[in-house]
Amino acid sequence: RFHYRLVNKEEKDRIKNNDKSIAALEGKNLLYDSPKENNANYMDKKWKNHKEMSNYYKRKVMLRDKFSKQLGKKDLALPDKSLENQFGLIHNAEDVHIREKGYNLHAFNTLISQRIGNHRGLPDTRNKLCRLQKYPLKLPKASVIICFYNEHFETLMRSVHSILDRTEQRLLKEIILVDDYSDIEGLHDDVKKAVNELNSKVKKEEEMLETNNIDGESMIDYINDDNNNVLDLKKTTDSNKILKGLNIRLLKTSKREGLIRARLYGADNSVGDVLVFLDSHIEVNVDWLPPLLTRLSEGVDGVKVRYSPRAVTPVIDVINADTFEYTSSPLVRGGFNWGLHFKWDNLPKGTLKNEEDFLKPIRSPTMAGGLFAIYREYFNNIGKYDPGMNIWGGENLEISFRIWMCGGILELIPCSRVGHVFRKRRPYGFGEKEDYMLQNSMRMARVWMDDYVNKVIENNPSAAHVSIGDISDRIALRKSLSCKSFKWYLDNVYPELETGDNTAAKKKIAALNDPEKNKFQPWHSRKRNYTDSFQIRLKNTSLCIQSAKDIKKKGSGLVLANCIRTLNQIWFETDRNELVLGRYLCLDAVSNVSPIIGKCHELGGTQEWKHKGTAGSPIYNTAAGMCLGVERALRSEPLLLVICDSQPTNQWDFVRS
Ligand code: LR7
Ligand code: MN
Repeated sequence: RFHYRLVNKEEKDRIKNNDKSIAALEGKNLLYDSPKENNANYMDKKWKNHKEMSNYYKRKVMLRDKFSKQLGKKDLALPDKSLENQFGLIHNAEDVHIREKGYNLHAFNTLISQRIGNHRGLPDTRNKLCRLQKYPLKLPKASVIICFYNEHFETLMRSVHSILDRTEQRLLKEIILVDDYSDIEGLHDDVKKAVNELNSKVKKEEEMLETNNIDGESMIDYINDDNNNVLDLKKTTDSNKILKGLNIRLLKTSKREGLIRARLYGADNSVGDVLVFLDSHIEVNVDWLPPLLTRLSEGVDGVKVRYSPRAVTPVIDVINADTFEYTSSPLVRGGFNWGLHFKWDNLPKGTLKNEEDFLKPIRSPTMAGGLFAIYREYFNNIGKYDPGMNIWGGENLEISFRIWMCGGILELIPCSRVGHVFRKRRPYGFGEKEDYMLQNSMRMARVWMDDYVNKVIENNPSAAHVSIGDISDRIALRKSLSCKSFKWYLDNVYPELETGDNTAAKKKIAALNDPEKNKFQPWHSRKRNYTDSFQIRLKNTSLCIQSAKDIKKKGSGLVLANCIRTLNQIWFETDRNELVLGRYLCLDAVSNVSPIIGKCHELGGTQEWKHKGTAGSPIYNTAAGMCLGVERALRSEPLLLVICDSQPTNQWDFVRS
């Protein structure tokens, strides 16, 4: 049972009169949005369903409205024009400086992000039926954990504000920000100051809501049935326990730990029932949290359990890194390939037959990693994260495999939506010697993937030799949890993954281990079928791909340059879908951040590139699950592996000689 108080009479009348503030609260978008005119129709309909709304929201929104000046709240309006037109305009050299510096440091448009500020409206991207969903009043309390390393200040703060703006305070125990030893000057102090201000604001708001409610004549206590549906409202004189106790906390690691150990640090210092991990450049959408908490608080197959052995993820909507536009993502689930890269898969056929299927949890073989909720106790009991993983990458597949193999469930919750800034490159680890993702992934593979680790090595031969450190603790963990085999996982959770012909795989591995066959042979000494030469030109530009260093320099990166027919712009394609520069070295996605040219190993994988051969085609690498692209169409711009979307910066023309 949950103690709860309702608005006083005057406020109830205002609800009935459907005045402006209520229109806002019933709007298509999130509750504090000021709706657009054309939502009026929808709001009318919605108004009839106003009983479905949480009374907490109603009261809070109205009080916010009433005291908005004192609380310093702003309206969350959707933009009138496109974000680019409204916020992206360049007025002077200073604007250019902010934007360019931002792209370098953060790989997104900080000028726009900064101008948007702390609050904004977002389109409600959920299926319509989600708006009618009821969630139990009694739910576990969440500790939201956000780790950040050198995050853009305004973007980080908007992440926090979006949570405060769109989450019932009673569901939040704390928001923990973990500064992973950021080295941007002043960032930590700025965040600290902002957190202190937020905390006093939250407290002030709590007090204000409290005092202004005392005069209301009705103090309401909900009575729930077993399924937590509200049956009746009962009068009580109990005072509010609901609003108390939300804290926003800032922790800092004592050295750069990387996101995995930073999350462990946050989790170990949290007190809420449920951990909710989020990236530091996100915006949560309306009612994002209740569906996650509701699912976690349910038993398994109708059986009540102390904590449900689940991790649940929201649908990750897209915040465009260049414009900050927020768009809906389709319902897809998580998979992976033998390069151990996470990828999105279509749902198995027949998953979405009826309208209600768009609301139901969807089982997912893996998760993207950044955004999920899990009972704290369950997280601890199944072995948290692998503390031997550094900086970035690999932990998402590790926790996904571990959850499934050790008796848990991983699900996508369609009615929960959180936007994430998808950028084209990661602004750190760039050009570093260590490939942390590969090291972390191999730690994972050697603990969890049994013999299938050979498939990984077949896909990327250099994976065989990366140093992974001591994994005995993790092997012991797997044993102590009596987890199932990786084959069980593949058969039962991810049968869609192609495991290929094993005899061919074995041959390739044998060849790799044979020192004679493994000797370097110059490319042109082999019998190869290759196409006529061509240049690879960025669509609608006169910029072509060329090697950054000498054409025969193994490991050289690639850059855009004016299209001139120098040798280091001349490519050949083989019958194995390799792209070979000057018939010497193969285009290789081995680092998963930026492509290089490397020794042609003829094993496909990171050296296999697919394209349509038409003008403006994407160039796709299956092993990386990424496409060839650039951040911007400029000379000297480095080539990157980017998310395959329809942006003009990853469309290429093949210019035959
Ligand atoms: O050294 C670091 N210390 C950190 O605290 C490096 C990073 N971080 C923080 C960083 O500030 C950010 O908040 O960790 C978070 C994740 O880093 P990103 O945003 O650079 O990662 P990403 O969004 O490119 O990558 C995805 O995969 C990662 C693998 O390690 C993590 O699991 C990320 O959380 C994850 N993000 C998502 O799942 C969001 C959806 C993206 C997709 C698909
Ligand atoms: Mn991210």
